[in-house]
Parts: sequence; C-alpha cells; structure tokens
Amino acid sequence: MGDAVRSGIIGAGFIGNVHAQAVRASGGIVAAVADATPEAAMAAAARMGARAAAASAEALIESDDVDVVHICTPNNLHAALARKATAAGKAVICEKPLATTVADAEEVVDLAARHGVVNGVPFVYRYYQTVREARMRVQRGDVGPLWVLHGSYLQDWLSSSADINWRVDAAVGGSSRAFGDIGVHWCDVVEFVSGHRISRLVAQTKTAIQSRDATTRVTTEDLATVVFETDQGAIGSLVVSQVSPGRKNRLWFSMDGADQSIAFDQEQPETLWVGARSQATVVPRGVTPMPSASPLLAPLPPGHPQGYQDCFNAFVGDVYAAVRGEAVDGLPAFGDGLRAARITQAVLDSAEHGRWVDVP
Ligand code: SOE
Repeated sequence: MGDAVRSGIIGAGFIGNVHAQAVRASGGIVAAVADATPEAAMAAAARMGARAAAASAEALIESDDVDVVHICTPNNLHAALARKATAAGKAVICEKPLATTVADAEEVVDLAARHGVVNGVPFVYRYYQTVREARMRVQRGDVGPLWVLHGSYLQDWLSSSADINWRVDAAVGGSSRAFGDIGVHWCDVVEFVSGHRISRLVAQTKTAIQSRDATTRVTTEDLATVVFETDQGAIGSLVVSQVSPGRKNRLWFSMDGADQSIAFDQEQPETLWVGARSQATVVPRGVTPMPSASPLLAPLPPGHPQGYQDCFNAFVGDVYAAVRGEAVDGLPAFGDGLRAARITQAVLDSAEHGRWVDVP
C-alpha cells in the first residue's frame, strides 16, 4: 500500500457520494467507482472525480489499486459483496444493514475475523463530539445510574404515497425498513453512549402508506414503537418514523439517571442538554475538556458547526487509522452491524407475535 489509502466505492447514489467526500477529507484517494452498469460507473467516476470506473463490483474488489472497499449499494447486495471483499483480504466499509438476515450478518463477521481485515459500518452519529461528550459524562458518573433511555428517530422523506425508493421494497431493502434504516442508528448511538445493551423488547410496527404506486402493496413498516429493558436494569422507549411531516432527520435521545438527565438532538448537534434538579444547562460543543478525544471529532473550533458529513469524515478517518495499524476508540464495526441485525429481527418477531422478545 502506498502512502495515501486508495478507496473503491461500489454504489454512487446519495450515500456513495458522502463516502467519496469522506475519503478525500481523510487524505484518501477515490481510486475506483462501480455502479449498476459500466456506463453508470463511468458517469459516476467523472462526477465524483474518481481515478477509474470499474466494469463491475467484482472487478473493483479484485483491483490491485483498491485498499478499502466501500459498499454503498442497495441493502440486498451488502452481505454478498462484504463476503467477497473480505475474502479478497481488503479492508471493508459496509453500509448498514450489514446484511438483511442475522445468519448472513454472522457469516460476514466470522469471515472478517478469519481474514483479519479492518472493517467498519457507518453508525456515524457516534462521531458527533457532543455524543462523545455525553458518553464521557455518563462514564464519569455525572448522570448517576441510568433509569430510563428514551427518544425517537423521525424523518418525512417517505411521508407521501408519491415517495418511491428501493428501501420500500422488502426484496431490495430487507423486511424491516424504518427500523432497519434509522431505528438501528438510534439503538447504536444509545448503547454506545449509555454502555447499556437492550436485552428485551416489545415492538409494534405499522405500514401507514400501504400502496406507493398503482401496483405495489408495501410490506415494510413506516413506523415502529419499541419498549425495552437493558442488561443493567434501565427501561426505555423509542419511536421510529419515516412518515412524520416536517421531521427531516430528527434523531433525539435522553438518558435520565439518578443525578442528571442528558439529551442530544441530531438536528442541533452543537449542544447537549444537561439537566439537574437545581438547574438545566445547554452545554456548547467544545467547552468541556475531553483529554483523550481524537482531533478527528472536532476539525474546527467551537462556533464552526460540526455536521453529518463531518461525522462521516471522522469515521472514515478512523477506518484509515485502523488500516495503518493505529489504535482507535469507538469505531463501529461489523460486530455492531450484527448487533443491529439481531435487534431488528427481535423487533420484527415481537411485532409479528405481539410479545416480549429477548435480544441475543
Ligand atoms: C435515509 O433514511 C438515511 O440516509 C439513512 O439511510 C441513513 O443511515 C441516515 O443516516 C440518514 O437517513
């Protein structure tokens, strides 16, 4: 491998472009792009400033010019491509879901361990500096023993029957949509910050918009509500929706403990809300000393807001650091993708049978 890490991106939609920007921001090279057809790959390579267009995903994976494979395709292709890239000995960043079934996710995790490849799944909300600060405050004991973890993740981009996207189709996006697409982000960031694991849950799902074109009957859920318990005795609740008008990307959580409550809002990520009986404070990013924090988390000083793309940049920067053999803290990896697949399956099982389900 030369000095700069060479990334190959499979899938050139919205999220493929986010990955390409993160590659550049992390000092990497977009060495190749693959898309649904060679023609689409050529157009994407020109648009994204990639060095080459690959004839196929397989050709990109096999290319000697690619060190890190980024899988940014529709969900039903993730596991097979992750298996191929891992078997080829490449470092792999695979979009969530790592796989659309638990069994496939387990297989990919095993394969990555056997081949010893660096891997990542972009649960990027971990990379807000304020999220790391919330985690530090919880770990330091400021909040006290946690009693209740609650919140929501709401979007509106699928709130009209005219909104069509491959994610709606279970054959392409997987059997869970709203929970599998965004609910898993909430669970990941809440488990990351709290140190708790969701151990049991009961869920309801609802398909609010049952037909999105003249012929399609939608089977994936627009909404999910989840009530849960954690391994450390806290209780919690979560509302997930992709049909909440006016809510763009509203991931919000609160962790309420014996001494404080602490809350984060993804659409206002420059502050944390910290409440106690005597006072509530809005704490700006960057004012609390965080001695061991990676500089990647806050490339710019307070007052110069950190955003979604910055989180992605920091995540890819961490993957590159791991590829160079450096230690990184809190990199979301294939194991976290498997965890998300298990929680998603528990939500689907609970909603289908109307009962509490243990999360393995
Ligand atoms: C679309 O729902 C989407 O882009 C998700 O797929 C991402 O994971 C989330 O971060 C933002 O919304």
